[in-house]
Amino acid sequence: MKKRIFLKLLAAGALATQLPVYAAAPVIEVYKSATCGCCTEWVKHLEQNGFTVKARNVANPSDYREKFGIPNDLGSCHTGLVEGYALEGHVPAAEIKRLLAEKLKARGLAVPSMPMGSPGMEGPHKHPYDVLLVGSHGKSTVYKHYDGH
Ligand SMILES: [Cu+2]
Repeated sequence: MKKRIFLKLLAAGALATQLPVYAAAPVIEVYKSATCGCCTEWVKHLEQNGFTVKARNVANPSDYREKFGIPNDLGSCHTGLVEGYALEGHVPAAEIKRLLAEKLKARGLAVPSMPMGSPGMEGPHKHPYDVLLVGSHGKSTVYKHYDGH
C-alpha cells in the first residue's frame, strides 16, 4: 500500500518535470497600467500570434522595467516577461519568437517610446523604428529595423 502511493507520487513528479518540455505556446506576463489602451492592443497582437498572455494592471509598470534590467532611456508604456526575457514596449511577436528560438544570452528586447506603426500602435502612418536587443550587460544593439512609410 505505502509502496504503491510512493510510486504514484514518483510518477506524478516525473510527469510534472516533463510538462514544460511539451508545453506549447510560451506564456508572456505583461505589466501595464489599467488605463493603457495601446498596451491592450499589443496584448491582442501577441495572442493573435499564438502567445498566451497574462496581463496584470499595476500602479507603476516602470518598476518592472527596472526589476528586469531594462535601462530607463529605453522605456515605453508596458513591460513583459517571457521565459526570463524582458519585453519593453511594442515589441513585434516575430522578434520575440526569434529570440526564443535563438536563446541568446540577453536581458530582453525593447522598442523604446511608442513608435507609430509598431504592433498595438497602428495608425495613419508607419514611422521607422528599431527593435533593440538588450544584452546581459545592459548595452543595446539593433535586433531588427522596421522601415516606415
Ligand atoms: Cu504603448
